[in-house]
Amino acid sequence: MTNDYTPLPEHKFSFGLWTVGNRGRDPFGDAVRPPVKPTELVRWLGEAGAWGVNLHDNDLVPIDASTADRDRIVAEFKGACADHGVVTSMVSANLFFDPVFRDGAFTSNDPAVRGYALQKTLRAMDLGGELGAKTYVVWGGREGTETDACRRPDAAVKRLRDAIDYVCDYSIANGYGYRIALEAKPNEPRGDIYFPTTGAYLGFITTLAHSEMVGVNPEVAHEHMAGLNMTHAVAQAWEAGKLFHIDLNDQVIGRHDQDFRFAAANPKAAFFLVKFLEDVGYDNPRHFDAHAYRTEDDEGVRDFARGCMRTYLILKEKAARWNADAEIQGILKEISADRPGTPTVEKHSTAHADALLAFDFDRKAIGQRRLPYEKLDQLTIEILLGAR
Ligand code: DIG
Ligand code: MN
Ligand code: MN
Repeated sequence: MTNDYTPLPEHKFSFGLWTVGNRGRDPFGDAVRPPVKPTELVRWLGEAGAWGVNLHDNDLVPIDASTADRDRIVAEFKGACADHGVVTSMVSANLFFDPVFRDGAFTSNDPAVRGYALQKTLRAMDLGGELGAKTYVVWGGREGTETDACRRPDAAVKRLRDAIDYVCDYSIANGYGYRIALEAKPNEPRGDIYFPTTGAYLGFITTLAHSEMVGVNPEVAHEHMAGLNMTHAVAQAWEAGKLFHIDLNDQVIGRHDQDFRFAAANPKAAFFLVKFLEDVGYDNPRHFDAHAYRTEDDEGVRDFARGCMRTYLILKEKAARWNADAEIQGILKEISADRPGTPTVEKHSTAHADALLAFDFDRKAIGQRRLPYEKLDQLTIEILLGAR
């Protein structure tokens, strides 16, 4: 096993401009770090070994920028990405910061807000097309309520479907080749956000006109905020062919959205997530949607970014060690041994059903099979703690 945890382009590690550009503002405190130009953030990311950079439209282009300023800013950014070997892997539109979106964007009761949100989205798609992005993320941070008196929730579902169908048609009409990734979150900044979990979006996607173009962007912190197991959500998305993107960070359950450095809160959960992604050969971007502690200075922000990637690679090595561990593999073989001659679940046929119904299961004997999960989990812990 090597212990070279140097990030390489093949790892497809990416960061949003808003992550390494986070200035430490929170609901109870002002910014603590000076603003950093996007071109400088790209240099930081290139030097740290990141493969990609992501952005919301207004992370790069101010909302009221003139066309001339916009074009100049975009040209400078493209130059910085070329100079530092960083690709633009994902784009999105900020449909949550400006007051116009205070009651949502696509699900707003105001048709003018819905129209403006869609215009802003199309322009962000155009920007991403210029930058070569192939993933477009939709995070409906304001699509929600504090009181359900404001609209019927099924009206919100219909409005979001109309918007996503339009976005897909626009991508097709312009040949952008986008894969649209929907990102769930249960609450914050709204009291409740529609489509609170990745599972909710997986159900929604089946109702879309271009469901083949739409997948999910699960985020660790958001599934944890809902008290859920991120790896289970990711596995369901993967199994459905819908894991188009992923937001890696960390989160203590029951807290506000902490967007901690990857694996900073629960390294065991992070291990099983990394193991799953590596076991299945996940090859889409590994995006760290996180930010440094408010206590950090600029060098601390770079520590944060390096730490996200380094920890992923350490856990990747631990996963390889786990897969190569003879005792672990022996237990896995034992607990999933076949039962020759015993009918089990397979494709239905009348003959199979008749044989299954006629079979005499020895329920007590079946219930005696050993399940040494304490041993299996202890071996896992010992690998994680470096004792194995
Ligand atoms: C927050 O978790 C959201 C927004 O930052 C962004 O739209 C999306 C993409 O990572 N994540
Ligand atoms: Mn988050
Ligand atoms: Mn996110």
